[in-house]
Amino acid sequence: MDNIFIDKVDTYIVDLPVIRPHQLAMTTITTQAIVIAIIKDKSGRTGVSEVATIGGASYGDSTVEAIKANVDKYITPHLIDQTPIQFNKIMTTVAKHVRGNLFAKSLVETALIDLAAKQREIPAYKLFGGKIHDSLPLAWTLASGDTGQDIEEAKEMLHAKRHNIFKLKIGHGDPDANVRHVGEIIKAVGDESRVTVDINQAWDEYTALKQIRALEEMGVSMIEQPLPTWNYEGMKRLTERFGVSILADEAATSLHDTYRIIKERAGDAVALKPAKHGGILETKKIAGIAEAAGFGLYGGTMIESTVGNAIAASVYSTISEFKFGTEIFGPLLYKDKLTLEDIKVENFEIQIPDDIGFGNTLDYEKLEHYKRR
Ligand code: MUC
Ligand code: MG
Repeated sequence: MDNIFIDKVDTYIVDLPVIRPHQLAMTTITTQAIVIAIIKDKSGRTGVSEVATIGGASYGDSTVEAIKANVDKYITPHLIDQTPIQFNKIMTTVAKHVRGNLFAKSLVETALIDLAAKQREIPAYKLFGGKIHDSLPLAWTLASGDTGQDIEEAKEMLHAKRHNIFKLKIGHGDPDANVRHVGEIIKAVGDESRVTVDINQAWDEYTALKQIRALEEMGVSMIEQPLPTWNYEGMKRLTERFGVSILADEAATSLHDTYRIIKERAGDAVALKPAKHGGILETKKIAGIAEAAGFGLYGGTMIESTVGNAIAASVYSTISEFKFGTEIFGPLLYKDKLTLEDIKVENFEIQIPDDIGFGNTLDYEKLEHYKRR
């Protein structure tokens, strides 16, 4: 039994190229920076996890460099010689010694869960309630930066039965032009699909008031983070004024921040993402308070590669209802992968893996190739 204890924690920064530039309001992704953690027990078994970040420090305050440094120096000492199945207790100890650092905590907690599940030869979702869904609706983000190319892409996705929910990344450049872009895409594919937009905090309240009215008339079904994270009052006013759902993403990070959004009705839906909440246990708590308040849920992504995507799929499979579906399409945007397995999509839905742990077998040659030196 001694061999179940944790022996070693390794972290790697990895830069993975994407298939086309992915334009958000604050950055354009050409390579995505991720952190991989490998926790080894004394028998040599490994738990593997990932968190992804977008645009250095331009999207949020967790950068890959800070995540790696803080895991290595401040979190790893609390893991050595512990048993992974005690992940709840271990993460409570970590929380007492390390403030914030939600991405770093998520990275460590999910690697612990993967290892605990592998030690028991069970799928990880069995450790947090068991699976409710075998598959979940899967949105795709249209963000090439070109309206014509986005329409082509949407048509291909519909034809291949890959996606019929499209999230449009707007907020970059002129707001009137943003809204015209949405209108053209709805005209081209709106009859066969559902369209949402993500502004990634780029508008002020005055701009949002004007543009959301137009977006609502066009039939957009959800407006993601139109205002900066600090503007709770503005988000509340938009939620009261419009029928279309206003979703909090960057503003809904910790349990406490999300509680404030829910209490103040600064939105009527939240995007879940294990990385920004600090792991799976926190994600489940947030899903619980959102459900209690009648908030809609969205299965969000930080655009993880196959490792992190399977982790999100696993926890989302245990949550009863996603009013807006999920967007865990990350692996489909990457040119390559670090695992032997791949994402499976059938009939517009991601299939939840049933393999042991989170179902990821790390390809060490690929890790060696893409890791930052
Ligand atoms: C975000 O803000 O939601 C999710 C999908 C995508 O294209 O970007 C991410 C980040
Ligand atoms: Mg978002």
